[in-house]
Amino acid sequence: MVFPRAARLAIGIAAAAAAIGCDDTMTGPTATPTPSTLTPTPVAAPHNVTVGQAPGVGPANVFADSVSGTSTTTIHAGETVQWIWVSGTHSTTSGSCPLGCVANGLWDSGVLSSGTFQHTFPTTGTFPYFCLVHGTMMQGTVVVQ
Ligand SMILES: [Cu+2]
Repeated sequence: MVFPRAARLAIGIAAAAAAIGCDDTMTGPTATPTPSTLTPTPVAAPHNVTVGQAPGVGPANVFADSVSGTSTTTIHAGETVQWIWVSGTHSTTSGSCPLGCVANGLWDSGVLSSGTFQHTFPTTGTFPYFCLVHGTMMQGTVVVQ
């Protein structure tokens, strides 16, 4: 269905008028502050990645994304990855391992044996990481779309 040009124009004017009217009430001298209208942005649950592995479940020195089941985590810009230590002693350290692993300074949990670490990814891109203890044996990737 296609709106006639005049109808689309009318809709546009109505929307613009509504926006202007809203501005008037917000900035007018009699307007009262209404902080309750500032709806907080819903906070999405972090994307979990298991660090290490429960005994008997599989290889011990792995990063395992809770969705993909692999070491690759795919998220959208602005979202957060949470690494959860399950066993062993590991780190999540941004960087790659072309010739030995080199940290690039975007994030580094330090070496831990329990607890969690979170990092938020504001921009798109592909972000490799590794474990400081296990190096090339234990790598992961965060793909931010
Ligand atoms: Cu490790």
